[in-house]
Amino acid sequence: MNEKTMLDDDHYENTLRDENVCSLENIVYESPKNAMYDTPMHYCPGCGHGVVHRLLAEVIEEMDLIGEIIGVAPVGCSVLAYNYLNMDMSQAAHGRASAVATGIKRVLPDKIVFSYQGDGDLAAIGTGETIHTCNRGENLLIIFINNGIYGMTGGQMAPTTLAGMKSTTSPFGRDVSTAGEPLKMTELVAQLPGTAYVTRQSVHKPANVRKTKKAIQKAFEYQKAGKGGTCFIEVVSNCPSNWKMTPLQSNSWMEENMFPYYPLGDIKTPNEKEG
Ligand SMILES: Cc1ncc(C[n+]2csc(CCOP(=O)(O)OP(=O)(O)O)c2C)c(N)n1
Ligand code: SF4
Ligand SMILES: [Mg+2]
Repeated sequence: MNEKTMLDDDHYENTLRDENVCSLENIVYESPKNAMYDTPMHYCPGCGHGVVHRLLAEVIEEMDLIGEIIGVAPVGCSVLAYNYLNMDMSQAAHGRASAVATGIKRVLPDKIVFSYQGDGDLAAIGTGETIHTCNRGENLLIIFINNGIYGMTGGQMAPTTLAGMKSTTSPFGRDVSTAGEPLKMTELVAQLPGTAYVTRQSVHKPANVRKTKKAIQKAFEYQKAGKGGTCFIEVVSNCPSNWKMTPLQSNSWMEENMFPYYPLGDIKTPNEKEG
């Protein structure tokens, strides 16, 4: 039975016509109007990057930070972040985003500064920059999109690739006897005295999207208040294209395989740091 025949015709005609449904008072969701350009995204269908961009834009708009904020884009699929986020953005060489963000924040301490980086960028090529930025306690936010793979370059193994997980450079699965165990960057930086707020979230379900948005909000509030250190938000994400799955399959796979190794939740808050 199709939807229309489940309703009587008058009801359908009078209430569910496009002009009734698509009217201003029925709007349930709008894209951020100012912090985001109205342009098609290049991300693959179902990719978490686009959701995190939107959340960033929503928070920045709601906190009235446009004009006060500077972002640093990485190398990787999100290299074009500045094509979507309508705010001051800089581009860093592979892995160097937190070092560039450090320079910006030190020269312009009144600005709110964030870097946005993938796992290949942050946890392989930029491991040194990431650890030292966090150890120095730079007052900025690092957003870390962990999809367990080098997405942009065709799905090579990253430090975060799970044990046994196949990639183009580990076609039989990651062998931990030669590649080591997957690197938990977030637990690692949480141990450093310079970090103030460290959390791991996801954006694969509405409740998780809301939690990630809250985490971004908190991190900007802490930075504004000078809560004494670097904020670090990992978002465990998916790469349907290189995982060779549909978006839905990739979300289930992520829940079953990524979350047990990369558990979601706060790892460190400013209160714990003070206490
Ligand atoms: C120094 C250096 N090494 C390697 C590359 C090639 N490269 C560009 S993007 C990328 C992978 C990025 O993966 P990740 O950071 O996980 O981002 P994703 O695409 O998965 O979001 C690599 C290896 C580069 N541009 N510069
Ligand atoms: S290749 Fe992967 S990380 Fe890159 S846009 Fe596509 S799904 Fe997202
Ligand atoms: Mg990646």
